[in-house]
Amino acid sequence: MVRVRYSFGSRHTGRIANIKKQRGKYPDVMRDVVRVSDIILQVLDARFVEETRNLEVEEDIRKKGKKLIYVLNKSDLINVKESKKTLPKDLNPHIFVSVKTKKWIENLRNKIKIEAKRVKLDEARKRVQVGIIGYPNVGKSSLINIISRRAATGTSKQAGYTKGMQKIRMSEKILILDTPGVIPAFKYTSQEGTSFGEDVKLGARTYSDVKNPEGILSYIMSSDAKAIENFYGIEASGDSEILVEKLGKTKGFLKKGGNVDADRTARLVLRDWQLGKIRV
Ligand SMILES: Nc1nc2c(ncn2[C@@H]2O[C@H](COP(=O)(O)OP(=O)(O)OP(=O)(O)O)[C@@H](O)[C@H]2O)c(=O)[nH]1
Ligand SMILES: [Mg+2]
Repeated sequence: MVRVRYSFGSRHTGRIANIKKQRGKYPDVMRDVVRVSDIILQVLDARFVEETRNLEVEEDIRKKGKKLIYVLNKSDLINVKESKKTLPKDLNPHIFVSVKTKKWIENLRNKIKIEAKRVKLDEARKRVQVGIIGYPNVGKSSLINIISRRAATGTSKQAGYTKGMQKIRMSEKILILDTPGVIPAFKYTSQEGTSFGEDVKLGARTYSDVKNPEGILSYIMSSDAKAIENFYGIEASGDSEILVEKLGKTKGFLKKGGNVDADRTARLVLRDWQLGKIRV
C-alpha cells in the first residue's frame, strides 16, 4: 500500500522545523478518523471543488468500504445552479450547504441519519461514528456546530485552527469526529511559490501570515482579476500593481512620503478574498 504523507495547513507550518513534526502527527489523525468512522463527510469549498478534494483519502476510504458523502459548503458564495452543471461526475453522493445561511443543513442532517441507520453496530459500540475531513478552513468545525446544534468545537477564520481529533454528540445514536484540515503533502510547500499562492486563494493559508502579499495577489489575479476589479470598482486591466496603486490611494493607505503602502493594500485584498466578500 502506498503511504500518503500529509502536512497540516496552519500558520505554524510556514516554519520548516514544524513541518516534519506535523507530518508525523497529522497523518495519524487522518488515518485514525477514516479507520474508526462508519460514514465520512468530506467537506469541500463549493467555490473550489476540485482544488479542495483529497483523492488519496478518497481512495483509502473506498478501499476500506466506508460510506463517503461530499459536502459542498460555503454555497452562499456561488451560484449553485451553475455550479451543478460543471461538477465532476464521480462526486456522489453530494450535498450543497451553507453554514452561514443555514441553507440545506436539514437535508444534510437527514442524509446522515438515513446513512447511520444502515450501519450495523456490534455489541461494543453504541453509536455510529461520522468523521469530518477536508482542507483547512473549508468550514468543518462550523458545520459540526450547526449539525450538532451546539457550539461544541472552535472555529476561526485562521486556517489550521483545529489541532486534534474531537468527538461531538449529534444525537443518541450518532457521534461526529472533527479533524484538523489537511493539505496533501505533494501539494504542500513552505515556499511562497505557485502552490502557496493556490493555498492562499483557497483559504488554506491565512492572509495575515503571507510574507509577500503583492506576489500572491498577482497570482490570484492571474485567474480572478475581473471579480476583484468589480468588487472594488477599479479598472486595472488585470494588472495587480495598477489595482494596488489605485486602491491604496482610495483607501488612504499611504507611507511616509505619500507613496501607496502596497503591502498593506494587497493584504486587504487577500483578506476580503478570504472572507468571501469577493464573489468569483
Ligand atoms: N461564507 C461562508 N463562510 C463560512 C461558511 N462556513 C464556514 N465559514 C467560515 O470559514 C471559516 C473557517 O471555518 P472553520 O469551521 O473554522 O473551518 P475548518 O474547516 O474547521 O478549519 P480548520 O480547523 O482550520 O481546518 C470561518 O471564518 C467561518 O466563519 C459558509 O457556509 N459560508
Ligand atoms: Mg476546524
